[in-house]
Amino acid sequence: MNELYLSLGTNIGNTVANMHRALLSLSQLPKTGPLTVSSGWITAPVDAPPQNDFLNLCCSVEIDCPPEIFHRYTKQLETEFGRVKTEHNGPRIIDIDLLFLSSGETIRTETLLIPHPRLFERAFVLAPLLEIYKNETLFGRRLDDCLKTALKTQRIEKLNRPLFGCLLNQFVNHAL
Ligand code: PH2
Ligand code: MG
Ligand code: MG
Repeated sequence: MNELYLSLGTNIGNTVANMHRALLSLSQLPKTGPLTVSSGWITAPVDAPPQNDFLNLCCSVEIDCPPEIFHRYTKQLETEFGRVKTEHNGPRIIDIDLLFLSSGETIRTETLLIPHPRLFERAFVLAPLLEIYKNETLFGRRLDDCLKTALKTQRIEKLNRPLFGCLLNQFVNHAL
């Protein structure tokens, strides 16, 4: 078993409903254990053209298949949500990114890079990740220091109301 950390983001339509549906779909994929989910965070777009703020969160999940296969599942999910690629880093109904594996394994294929090359620079990844990833360092870097640097230029705000109703509770472990 290998624990995989994911970053999810949405900024089109009913973002809470999109996130809810994405987590439910992820939890029902084959070879996939229960999810551990961070808080939701409202975040300003980073490295992107002007668009609405995002709802972002991170989750971790035990997978019992090669990460490349899980990645194919997540791409299918994005397509089922009706995601269409327009401009680079444009608005999206759902984005599911693979961040890293607890095993420390690295993957370099044409379509998949693990660890995610930009995870250490992005507050919308680091803040929710720090809620569910209990080690101080990742690949030798202190995540809290990375977050401090990212917060100098990036605006994020934690959602204080709970994101999910009781429906999800049978599938999802809340980290908080
Ligand atoms: N995703 C990006 C680029 N910029 N900014 C925020 N706030 N949230 C995202 O999920 C996001 C982004 C590329 O996937
Ligand atoms: Mg992304
Ligand atoms: Mg993506």
